[in-house]
Amino acid sequence: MPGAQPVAASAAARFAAAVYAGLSKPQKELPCEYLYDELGSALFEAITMLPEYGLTRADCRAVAKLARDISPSYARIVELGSGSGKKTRPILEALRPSVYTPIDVSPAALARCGAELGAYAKFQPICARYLDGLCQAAMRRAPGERLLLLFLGSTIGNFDPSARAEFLAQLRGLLSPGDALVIGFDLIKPVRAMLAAYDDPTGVTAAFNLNLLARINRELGAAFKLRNFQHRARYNRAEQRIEMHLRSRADQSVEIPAAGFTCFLRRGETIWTESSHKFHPRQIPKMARAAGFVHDRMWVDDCWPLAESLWLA
Ligand code: AVJ
Repeated sequence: MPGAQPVAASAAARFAAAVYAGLSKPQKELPCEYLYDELGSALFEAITMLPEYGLTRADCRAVAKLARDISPSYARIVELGSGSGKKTRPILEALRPSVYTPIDVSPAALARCGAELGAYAKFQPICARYLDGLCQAAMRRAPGERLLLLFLGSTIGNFDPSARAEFLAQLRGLLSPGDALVIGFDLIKPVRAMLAAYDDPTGVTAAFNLNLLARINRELGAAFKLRNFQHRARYNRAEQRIEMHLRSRADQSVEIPAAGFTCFLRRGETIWTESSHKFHPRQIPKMARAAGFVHDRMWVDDCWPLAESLWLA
């Protein structure tokens, strides 16, 4: 780790390296974590208000239910990917932890989260990637203090199965007996409903997806012409996931100076930007067990199938 380097420079270098690696594959791809710059995060907030995107509203309802049921014995609540923090409030109100630690790579997201939730507990944000941040948060606690980790809203759906299993086992490895994890899974529903949620007629999700190319233009000096690309969402039944792609409308080449290469695309070729896995309820206890947790219980929304589940370390 180049510790002396300014954070901004190493973040840009990592972005450039990820873009180069992803666009050099036979099926071009870009990591979905880069969808969330300032504009991307605002567009995601707009997605959560779309009538077709029931996920966030379902998550809020499931979280409100679980907040009433979980015992208030956790002194520390740590949350991966704080977002705006809005849906976490019922948990803090019900469980009254002494410390709340959101972990996010975006300082802006942490600031918004502080404005929303700073009053409910001692606010100790950590600006880091998930595992680094959790490692720091776990080190800060006093002996015997129990930690409740939140990973809400099916962000885990963005991981592919092998990365998911590894990540969940790593989370377990950073927790101690007595700690717990609340983790959300969006459930399989009729394909029509799943597709509409990722390809809304107002085009907000298309803008969210296209903004990834705009971000590469802004931050890496690239020359993507956004009008030369088309948002595509498809359901991959075998892999149980919605895939978002950006489809090239023409044969084209795009220079990406900061990544030191030129990207060639054929007409019809796609850049795969996100996977959002969907789950059967019965898969959830299996994933818990495989990662070394004990599955305790889950709260499923009646209106939009989504489960928040409680796993004990
Ligand atoms: C924030 C990862 C849960 O996969 O549904 C929304 C992101 N992408 N619309 C999801 C997203 C397109 C979202 N998660």
